[in-house]
Amino acid sequence: MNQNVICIQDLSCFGKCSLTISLPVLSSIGLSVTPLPTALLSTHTGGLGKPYMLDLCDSMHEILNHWRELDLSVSALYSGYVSHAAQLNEISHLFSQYPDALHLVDPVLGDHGHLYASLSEELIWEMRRLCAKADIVTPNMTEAYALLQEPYCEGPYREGEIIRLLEKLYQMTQATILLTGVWLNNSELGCAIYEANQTPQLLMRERLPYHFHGTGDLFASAFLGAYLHQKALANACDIAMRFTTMSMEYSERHHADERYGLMFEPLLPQYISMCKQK
Ligand code: PXL
Repeated sequence: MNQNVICIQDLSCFGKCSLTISLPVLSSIGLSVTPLPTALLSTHTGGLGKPYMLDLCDSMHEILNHWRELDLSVSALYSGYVSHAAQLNEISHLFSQYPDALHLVDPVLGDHGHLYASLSEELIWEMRRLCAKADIVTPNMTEAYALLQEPYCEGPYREGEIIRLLEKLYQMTQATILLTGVWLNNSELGCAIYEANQTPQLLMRERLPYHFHGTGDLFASAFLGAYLHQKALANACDIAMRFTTMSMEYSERHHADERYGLMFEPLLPQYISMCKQK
């Protein structure tokens, strides 16, 4: 069987994010994706009006009970947006069930200095605990400050501040940290990597003057796909950044509404070839 990845995220029907990104991206490079939906929403919560939202806490519990009977083989567990703190316990339990699988936690809590509405203090607290069970954590700057219980600081950032955040996040989680949305000056934006016993790395690219919903989800999914495709960590990160940037440029060229999310699908062939390149 292909490598199986359990993706634990919401299904937002309209406005690409979470499962409507991770499913096509990971499937495109031949991985088998098993979705574990945390919530069902009519749209994401980022500017499309008040979404219908069904929290799937109880369903997750029943789905996991059934899966336990099947003894599924799992290569990676990837968690993103959750709608209720109790879901983080279920996810943590699931992580323990598959100690040899890769555990990627994208601690989806907010962006641009604001935490998403409807996320409780308890949820943020439980997210810290889940991050401590991860192998790789992918916070953006807003999430990094929230996880560390520090007030948000606006960029540009000094390199020393980025290293400080990476070290504190590592101390808290003992996980590899991919910190996104890092910028030291107005022309560049990128990702900082912290791995145990390695010098931290900064991967920067040109900063684009526009924004699209779901870029964090696209980055994390594309990173995971490349990484499971045997790319080294920094290379997988670079592929994810290139694919995200290309998708933003393509969406902007096609006048996409930023709330509808990225038009990444036409660029999947390029993503596949980046993953396949030696
Ligand atoms: O892209 C992050 C995200 C995921 N899922 C839902 C969201 C958001 C961000 O707003 O609302 C439901």
